[in-house]
Amino acid sequence: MSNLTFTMIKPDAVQDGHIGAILAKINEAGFRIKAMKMTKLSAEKAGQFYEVHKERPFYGELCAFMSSGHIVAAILEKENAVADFRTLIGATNPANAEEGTIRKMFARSLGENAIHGSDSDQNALIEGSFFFSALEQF
Ligand code: DAT
Ligand code: MG
Repeated sequence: MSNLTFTMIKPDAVQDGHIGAILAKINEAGFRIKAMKMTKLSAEKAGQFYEVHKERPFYGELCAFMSSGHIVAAILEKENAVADFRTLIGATNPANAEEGTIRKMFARSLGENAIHGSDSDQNALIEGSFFFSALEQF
């Protein structure tokens, strides 16, 4: 099993000034930052990243939102990284997220939900390499 996951702090949380608080929660939960950068996705790049959702009714809205502002992308390392990070961020809809989770604390809404976390080891590797070359991973 891989010990890596991939995350993005989404445009809502960057605009709302939550980068520092979210990184603190990630550190406190025991994740090591293996790669990190602030960047901005074009609509086309957002569309590629979320290609698996292309048939879903919210795909257009999702790609417009994810390309609307800066994001912070990172590869994180920890034992059981994918599952533990999903627990840390909470449910997709912040209204259903547990108290103390990143989405409960910082998300605006279902569509603008503060943070991404990979859903499998395989997708963590695919998503990490979408943003970072081997030379940018430490
Ligand atoms: P998650 O980000 O929890 O893995 P997902 O992969 O099902 O959730 O969806 C990707 C993103 O798309 C999600 O973080 C927010 C947005 N989204 C999901 N369902 C939505 C919906 N019903 N309406 C609007 N946006 C939605
Ligand atoms: Mg997902």
